[in-house]
Amino acid sequence: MSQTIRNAKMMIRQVRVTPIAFRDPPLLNASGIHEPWALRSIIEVETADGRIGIAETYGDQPMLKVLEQARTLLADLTPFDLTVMEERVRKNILSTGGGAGVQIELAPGSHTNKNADKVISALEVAMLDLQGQILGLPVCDLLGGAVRKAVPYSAYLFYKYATHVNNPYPADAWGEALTPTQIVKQAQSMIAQYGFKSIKLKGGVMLPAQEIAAIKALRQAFPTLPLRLDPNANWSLETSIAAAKELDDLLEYYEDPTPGQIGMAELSRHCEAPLATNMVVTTMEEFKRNASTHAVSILLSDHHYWGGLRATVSLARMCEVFGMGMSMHSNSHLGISLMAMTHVAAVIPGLTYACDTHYPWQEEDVIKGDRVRFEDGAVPVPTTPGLGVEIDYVKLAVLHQQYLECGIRNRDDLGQMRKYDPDFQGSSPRF
Ligand code: GKR
Ligand code: MG
Repeated sequence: MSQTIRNAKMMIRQVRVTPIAFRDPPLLNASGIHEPWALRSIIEVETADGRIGIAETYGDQPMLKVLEQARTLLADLTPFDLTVMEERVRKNILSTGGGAGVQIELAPGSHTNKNADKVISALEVAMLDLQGQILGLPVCDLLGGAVRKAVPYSAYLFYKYATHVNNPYPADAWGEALTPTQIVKQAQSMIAQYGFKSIKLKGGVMLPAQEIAAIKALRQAFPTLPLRLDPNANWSLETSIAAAKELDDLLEYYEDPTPGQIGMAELSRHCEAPLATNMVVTTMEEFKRNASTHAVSILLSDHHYWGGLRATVSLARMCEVFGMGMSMHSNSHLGISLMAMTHVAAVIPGLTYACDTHYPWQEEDVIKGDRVRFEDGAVPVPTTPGLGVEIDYVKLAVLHQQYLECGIRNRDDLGQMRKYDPDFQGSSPRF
């Protein structure tokens, strides 16, 4: 006779949310520049027998507010009650309003209209981690099983300054990158350390001609590696169409050069490189619209705001049905997010592009032992129970203390840029 494994010991007794801040280099983007501290939050879901499931998500003030509201919603549930958790979050967590001012599109995770999806994602990852620990299975097995042994990531290059304004701490080891030669040097160094086999350049920073020159220099230095350019909608339609003529043969995909789905749809009629986005398709409504506008053909998914790992698997099915490709978007993050991304990417057959990750830009982490290891540009899919990483509580305490002391409560790349250049215009498209 079969015996259920559900029992009182696995009832969820507590949810903890710890905001953290970690050092982040002066990376330039369409909105401005990264602040010296990036914010995240670490979620712990604890069962009656003391097991702890973990997740990592956004750490800005509005997100902390809704996470706080969600903390009591898991009362009388076990880690296996994902559907009820989801229903409770959708009923109790308001997804209203818009985004965070000028960065509304550049950082889709800051949209408050995605509150419920973001909270569900954080709780789901921690609950799946617990399920895996209880069953002795890695999270990817709970999602249907891995189709690959390692998940490839791309070398994510940024224009950057050597130091932050006012030097809040010693400069990072990457140095300045403002010219095509320096960008190639950054790529060489990142590829030497991590073994990446494709390259993404964050654009929308320099004049388009300079960014095209950087792509050409990368092509020359890495004749066979796929290249991507992401100006984060900072190019007008006209600029994007003109640039496409030079970039068509160089790019694996052309990511969000120009604002809005209508603009991207028009651009798609003038370029050959496929268009990809993490800006104009970030909700199911936008997905639906894209099916008729045919604006983009590659969706950059992100479990943190698409409603979790299972929702990302469903999204992948939708992409397949609509003949779209899928890749993965990232924001500044640590090892827990990287492992969640790796588990979900491992089970999606159609996720054939290398995923984005900011991980090489981070020096600190909250996980036990060494930072996550890359082999030949890929993260080996864990075979140990759950997510395959645990919290180091000494490191967590240090990063929480940094949060308390750093004074940053919401990401503000524009405000930070104005400390370097008070006249900096954040309006988009700038070029
Ligand atoms: O970290 O500056 C950054 C990126 O620009 C990030 O905010 C974007 O959301 O990486 C992202 C992207 O692909 O657009
Ligand atoms: Mg992007």
